[in-house]
Amino acid sequence: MSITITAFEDSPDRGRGLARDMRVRWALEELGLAYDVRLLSFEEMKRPDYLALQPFGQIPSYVDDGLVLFESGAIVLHLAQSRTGLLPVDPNARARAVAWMFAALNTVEPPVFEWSMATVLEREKPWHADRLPMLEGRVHDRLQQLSAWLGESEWLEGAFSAADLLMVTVLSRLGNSHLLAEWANLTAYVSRGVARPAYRRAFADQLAVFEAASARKRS
Ligand code: GTB
Repeated sequence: MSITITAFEDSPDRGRGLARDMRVRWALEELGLAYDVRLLSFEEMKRPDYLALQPFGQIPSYVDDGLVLFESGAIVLHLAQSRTGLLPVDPNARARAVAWMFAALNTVEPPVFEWSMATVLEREKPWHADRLPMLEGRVHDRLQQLSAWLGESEWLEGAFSAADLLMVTVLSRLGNSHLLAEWANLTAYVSRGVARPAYRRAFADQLAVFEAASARKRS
């Protein structure tokens, strides 16, 4: 059995661990699973052979022993359900953790993503200054609610789980922004997540890919 995931050969995030292969790499590292990474150019991602794996021509995809999966959340959920260590064993506790996985991707990520895209891609638009407060307000409201839930807890639902893994990758996108800094418990939560050895290994691996691409361009 051999797992292969896909990732950018030259990530536009410049190795900051913001592309969505990061959460899959992290889950694989948490579970101690060996895996290969197939690196793709933007052009390769749109070819028919890759669209057969990932219908939208995006990274990541996941292949393991005849199973082909796409959507980073579905891949992390599959890994967490098929191995032990990333979801509680008790069915009710497991259902709660899965609810938080959906919350990370469905409720928290959309406003965070909108805000981050606006800050990167829309800075020069004449309406940027008018739109930004609205986007920041949406992120603020979600973080306020998340902060209230987390309180002084270490993780969202008891022990560290796939829900924390996804939520930390979503919040990481806020970087050092004032939006995250306002919430001391969320800042500490993200720091706890990214300090995990499995995260550090996954981060180093994706950074090495970016650095190799940069070196190739220089040579
Ligand atoms: N819902 C899908 C999933 O979770 O798997 C979304 C996958 C996705 O958006 N993949 C992006 C992609 O392949 C890369 S991660 N884009 C190429 C394309 O659509 O043609 C998103 C991303 C891109 C760039 C940065 N960045 O520069 O900081 C961060 C995150």
